[in-house]
Amino acid sequence: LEQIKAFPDNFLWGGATAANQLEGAYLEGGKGLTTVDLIPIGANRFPIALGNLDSYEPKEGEFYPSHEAIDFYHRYKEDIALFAEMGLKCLRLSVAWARIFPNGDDAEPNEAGLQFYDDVFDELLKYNIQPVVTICHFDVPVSLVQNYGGWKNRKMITFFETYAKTLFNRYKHKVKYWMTFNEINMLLHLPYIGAGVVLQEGEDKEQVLYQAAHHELVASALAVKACHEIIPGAQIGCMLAAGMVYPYSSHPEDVWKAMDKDRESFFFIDVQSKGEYPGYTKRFFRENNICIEMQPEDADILKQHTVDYIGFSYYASRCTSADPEVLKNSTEGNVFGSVKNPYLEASEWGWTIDPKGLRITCNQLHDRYGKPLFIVENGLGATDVLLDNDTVEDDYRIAYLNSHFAEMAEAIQDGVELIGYTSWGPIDLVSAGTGEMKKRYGYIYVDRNNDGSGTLRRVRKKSFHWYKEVIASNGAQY
Ligand code: P53
Repeated sequence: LEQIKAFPDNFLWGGATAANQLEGAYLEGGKGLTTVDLIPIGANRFPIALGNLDSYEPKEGEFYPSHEAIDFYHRYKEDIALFAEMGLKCLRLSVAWARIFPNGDDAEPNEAGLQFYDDVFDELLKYNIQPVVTICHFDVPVSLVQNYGGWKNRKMITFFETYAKTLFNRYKHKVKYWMTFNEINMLLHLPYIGAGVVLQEGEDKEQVLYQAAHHELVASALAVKACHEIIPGAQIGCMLAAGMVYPYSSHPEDVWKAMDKDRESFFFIDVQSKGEYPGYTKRFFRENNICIEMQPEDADILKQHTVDYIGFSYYASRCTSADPEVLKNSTEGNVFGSVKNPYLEASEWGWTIDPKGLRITCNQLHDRYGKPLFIVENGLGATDVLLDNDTVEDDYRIAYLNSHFAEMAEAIQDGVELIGYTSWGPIDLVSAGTGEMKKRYGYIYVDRNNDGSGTLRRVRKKSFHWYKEVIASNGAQY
């Protein structure tokens, strides 16, 4: 039997990043403060991420990892040269909204910010690396939060639309792959990180979050519309934090609960991809007295401008049960919360390792939406040790990725149309969840520690050479 060649010739192997987790230079080039610039590492991080912000300025005595991050802002040429050496076909990166509109509602965009991304895109294209751009990855200009309440406010739709159109017009000859909101479903779990939502006392949390979600969904559809009008041939997608929720047992109550949990996330993508609110969400609103304010034109906007592809992150599967006793055995490691799956191991940070789950998720999304998929995040956050001979022997990372690539190949043979794969953090960067540098994903080690010490020197890990071979052979080496 002939070996089936799984990966199509134009498969986009790459890496994925986000502005706030690697750029640093948080006030340079006219940039305004963004939401993440107010999220410190340490005990206060999680409460703020959840929506309990109490100051619109950085505080004395706190350390904010986004302020310098890994200094990509000044080192992008060196970093992109390393990406090119690995043979990356694409790089997923996000634009920091506050570099383009420092206050979010400025009359004119900030030229220095626009020029920075022109320079970065030019550098990528010089090596034939396609930029894949997330318009908003966990960062909203702080002044939009302070003065308008972030995505609680309908005015955000217009600010976002203006911002997105500015990007499309400026970069229409350089960027062909776009995404609107990173992990849009994370809005329900990390409201401040996800959507610049600060929760006030007495507010009905679900009412507020679903209203914010509606605003993002309309804004996303308007960005799709503008992208199609301004850049012929471009593709614009949504971005789901994916990973199936498994039922703990075959008890129908467990199976139903797992399905229900999955739908909390699918709600967003159902709207972005199918163009209307699903029946299960309408029922949820009815039964929980949630009343979303919509404008008459919204339904039509959502219906007309659905996404071209489904982007998603996949790190882990989850598991749930309808039995309160079983639920007690939950892992804390992931913001989603999950019953411990007895069949699976977890990472040092408690994230379940489930390669087969990637095949399942690919098939599930393919069956549900019938659109091309793009795996835009996946990887293993682990502690690395820099050895004396200036390398990192990260065989655990290679093993993780290898097993996921094998399942990705299976999914393609199952008939799933995959545009590409970008592993999270091809170069070590700041963890979104914990703010640590210690939780590393990269093929390239960055000499920087949790407290900000270190030389910022870049070092190729063992996985660097491995990934290079995977790409060169278009997946044949996995
Ligand atoms: P970190 C939680 C669960 C799944 C994905 O996460 C998540 C999060 C937030 O922590 O976020 C995505 O850095 C996100 C990236 C993030 C990456 O996963 O906490 O899009 O910004 O860095 C990995 O290990």
